[in-house]
Amino acid sequence: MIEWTDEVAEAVDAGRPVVALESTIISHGMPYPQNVAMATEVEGIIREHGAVPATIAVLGGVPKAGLSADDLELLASDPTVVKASVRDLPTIIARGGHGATTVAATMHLANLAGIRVFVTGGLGGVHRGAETSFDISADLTELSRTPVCVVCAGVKSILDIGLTLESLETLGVPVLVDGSDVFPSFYSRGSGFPAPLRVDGPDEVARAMRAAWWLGLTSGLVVAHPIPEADEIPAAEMDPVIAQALADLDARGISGRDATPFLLGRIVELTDGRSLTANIALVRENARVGAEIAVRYAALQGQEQE
Ligand code: PSU
Ligand code: MN
Repeated sequence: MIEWTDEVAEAVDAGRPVVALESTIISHGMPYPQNVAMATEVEGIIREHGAVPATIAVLGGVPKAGLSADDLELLASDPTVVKASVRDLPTIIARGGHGATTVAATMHLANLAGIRVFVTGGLGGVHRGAETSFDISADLTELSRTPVCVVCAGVKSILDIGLTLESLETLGVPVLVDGSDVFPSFYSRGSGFPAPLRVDGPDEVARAMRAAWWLGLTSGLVVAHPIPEADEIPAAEMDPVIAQALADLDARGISGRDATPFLLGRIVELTDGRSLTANIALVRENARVGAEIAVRYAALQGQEQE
């Protein structure tokens, strides 16, 4: 049922490195036209580092692994594209609609397509106030049951970072911080929370992936790679912006699936685009890191088969 591009299908079949990319970040995570420029550039970075990019989305009811330039343009600009988490996939497919896949839905489709590494910006998680709203992203559920390694820059402090880390622990999901002893918070290299587990470099990540699945863990892994120092926005600067965005969310009574896209858009407005520049920089960095992990993982799998 998945439609592969030839490039992605051949790479998966041959066991060559492939990196999945999500599409909610394009349709509902960044403004046009920076979103389509980012999506195109990131695919290039993955190729430069020796892997094949497979951006994932549902277009005209068809789940796709690997998209054309026209597909990316549509996702970036067509207002009929809906945010698609796992539970939305069946009806989008049944109706022949367009869906931009979240981390959860992208993981699910990447796994079906045989892709083990997935690059994004930030994960969903436990929202602040979840004790009354019950707003906990399905990204966490999917991480607990789908064997894909998700490379991100941590989670934004629009979420309750502590509760998100506790939930991931309960779900048995390894949370590896690459090259740092502190868990990163997307725009900032720190978060006030220590790294649950530390790794250094793509080879160690690839070995942890192999070990996790050899052990029979059914879960994915989170690899949190901090934003480069030069691109970081200090937490002290982001905190008031995030507080304002959360207050605006409350004032407008927005909740559920619209909460995260609203907050992301509001933060870009409140920082006059500075947050967008940081967001694009960290996705670029994650693309390089993810490609290197996919290359190392493919090499390890190749050695096993010799
Ligand atoms: N966090 C970000 N940028 C994003 C998202 C989250 O910093 O673009 C997107 C991802 O697609 C993620 C989704 O899977 O939002 C989570 O939405 P929700 O909180 O509704 O589960
Ligand atoms: Mn939610």
